[in-house]
Amino acid sequence: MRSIRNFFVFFISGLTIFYTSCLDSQKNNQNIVDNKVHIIANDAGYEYPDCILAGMSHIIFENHGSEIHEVMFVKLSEGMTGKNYLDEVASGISFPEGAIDYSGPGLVSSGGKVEMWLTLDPGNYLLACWFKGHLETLKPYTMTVLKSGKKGITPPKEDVTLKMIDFRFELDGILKKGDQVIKVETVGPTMHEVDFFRLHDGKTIEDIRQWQKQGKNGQPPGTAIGGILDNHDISRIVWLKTNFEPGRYVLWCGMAMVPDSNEPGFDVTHADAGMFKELLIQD
Ligand SMILES: [Cu+2]
Repeated sequence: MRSIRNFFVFFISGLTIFYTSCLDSQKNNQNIVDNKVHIIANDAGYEYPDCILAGMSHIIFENHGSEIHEVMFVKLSEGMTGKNYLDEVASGISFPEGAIDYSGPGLVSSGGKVEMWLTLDPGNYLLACWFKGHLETLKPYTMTVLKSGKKGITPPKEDVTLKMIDFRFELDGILKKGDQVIKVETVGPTMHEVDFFRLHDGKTIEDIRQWQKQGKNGQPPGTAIGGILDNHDISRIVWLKTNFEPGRYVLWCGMAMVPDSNEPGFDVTHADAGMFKELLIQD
């Protein structure tokens, strides 16, 4: 949801201290979560492990808050603090130089739960939610990913493959009701993301568009059941598991056409270029 300047981002400035304590934990074989990572969002922030091991990670993301939340993993460059990153974003730069987007679970409505499999490399990460701004009220957070020498967890076999292409979605296979595993590939050539909304009765794609354009205020016209946030390295493949009740769904790429919010055209998104798709999940 990087098209909107409203955001909340968690950060700490004491990354060095943090990293050292992680290394100490590693030496003592304590407090290190391997590759299965629970992250809980609530309206006050995230609950999550401080240190995890690098490799293919299985992320279980639950939204215990009252609002929609997401969690993007942003790998910070050497010496970059969460505050540095945040300051650049606040100045209008959506992609601070040196920081690398590593995807993460996209928008999830209150009470929702999704699972994701993605590779995390060693480094310090900021956990960021680009949905509407709670910045002032939230506790800052980062997470350290430690070298492990292991591959991590093997992702499950997918039910369908979703390809994100400039500027459309292509589904290889048919999504069915119940839990579905979606393998997501970015064909590009530019970065993309996808959010899945189950439309509420009587609502249409146009209602989704209006809600997005009007700052996502008020009740959304659909339930957000998860998504895939962007990867700087578009060759990275990510797996999403979420639950589909029968109904009408919209896939949406809300990325902005230009990366700087000070530039004209920042409010034009990939969805405006046609990157959305309606789906019917049969009973
Ligand atoms: Cu896109």
